[in-house]
Amino acid sequence: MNETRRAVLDALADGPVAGPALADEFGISRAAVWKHVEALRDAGFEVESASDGYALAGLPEYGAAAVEFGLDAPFDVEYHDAVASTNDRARELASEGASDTVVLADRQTGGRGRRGREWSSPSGGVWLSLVLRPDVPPARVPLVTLAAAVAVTDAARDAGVDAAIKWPNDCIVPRRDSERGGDKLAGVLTEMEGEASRVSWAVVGVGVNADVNPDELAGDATSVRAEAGGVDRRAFVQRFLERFDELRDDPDAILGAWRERAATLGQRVRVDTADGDVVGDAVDVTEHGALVVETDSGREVVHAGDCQHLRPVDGA
Ligand code: BT5
Repeated sequence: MNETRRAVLDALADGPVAGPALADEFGISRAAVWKHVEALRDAGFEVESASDGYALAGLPEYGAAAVEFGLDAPFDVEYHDAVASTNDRARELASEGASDTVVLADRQTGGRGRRGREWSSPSGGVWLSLVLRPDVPPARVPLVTLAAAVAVTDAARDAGVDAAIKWPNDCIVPRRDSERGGDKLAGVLTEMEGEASRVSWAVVGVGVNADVNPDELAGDATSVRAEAGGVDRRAFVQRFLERFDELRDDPDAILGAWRERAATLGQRVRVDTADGDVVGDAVDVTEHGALVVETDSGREVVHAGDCQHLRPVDGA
């Protein structure tokens, strides 16, 4: 949304405000004011016009304008009803020079997980990708992914879900009887381009089963709707973006926040890695996002893999 339209919208939210007063305030014609009002209505904002002027009476439920309105974080949003993968679109935008942009979709037709796996993305989920240009070497990018996992967990908790992080970057609802540690609520897929010393861009894709039925999803999945009854996707995305923005401004806090929310630490785990299974007690995570596992033959630092929670370490 352009700056004047955003400013008009803010004025309407504080309204009622008369058309001529808006025209004066922004140094535009009355016809231009009217055009902005009509465009806002087209975007789903309910604008009442009464004798004392225009006033905002309702917000669109979801979409770019809905998420940008009242958002306390510096992101532009691009919305699609349907897209193959928000990560693919975000990569395109990144290569064109975009930064701090969010690609958001109601539905993905080719959603991707890690290692080329499919990610079910029916209508009603929160499927989004952040285009970022962090001024760091590639080795620091995992911290950005950890921050996304923390932010999505906090947004889920605010929405009333008993969410926790499962290494590497899943958000789950822990269940004692589940082999995988619990049912998956959200996943993160980070992709980047850069040189050894500096990242050119990073795309952080986040998929959250928000207002969807878990029966429509692959794997042991759950959703915000199933756990908490309902979800306001606009509020969810705003909370996620604001929390993520807070964390990237305070990188020293990320690892501690991740540990505090981690269901994996303190579990006996089996991690399926490219070099075989690693079985032991999960004791920590490093700033590179690696899991530290205490095995019978010593400490191992596992950088990538799929993790199963076998049981709590103390057997409790
Ligand atoms: C992930 O992969 O968890 C990363 C998922 C990232 C998805 C987002 S959506 C926005 C952005 N655009 C994209 O195209 N992707 C990102 P992974 O850990 O590999 O988990 C994939 C596995 O989870 C699959 O093999 C299924 O078993 C299971 N799965 C698929 N869809 C699911 C869903 N919606 N909820 C829970 N589990 C799912």
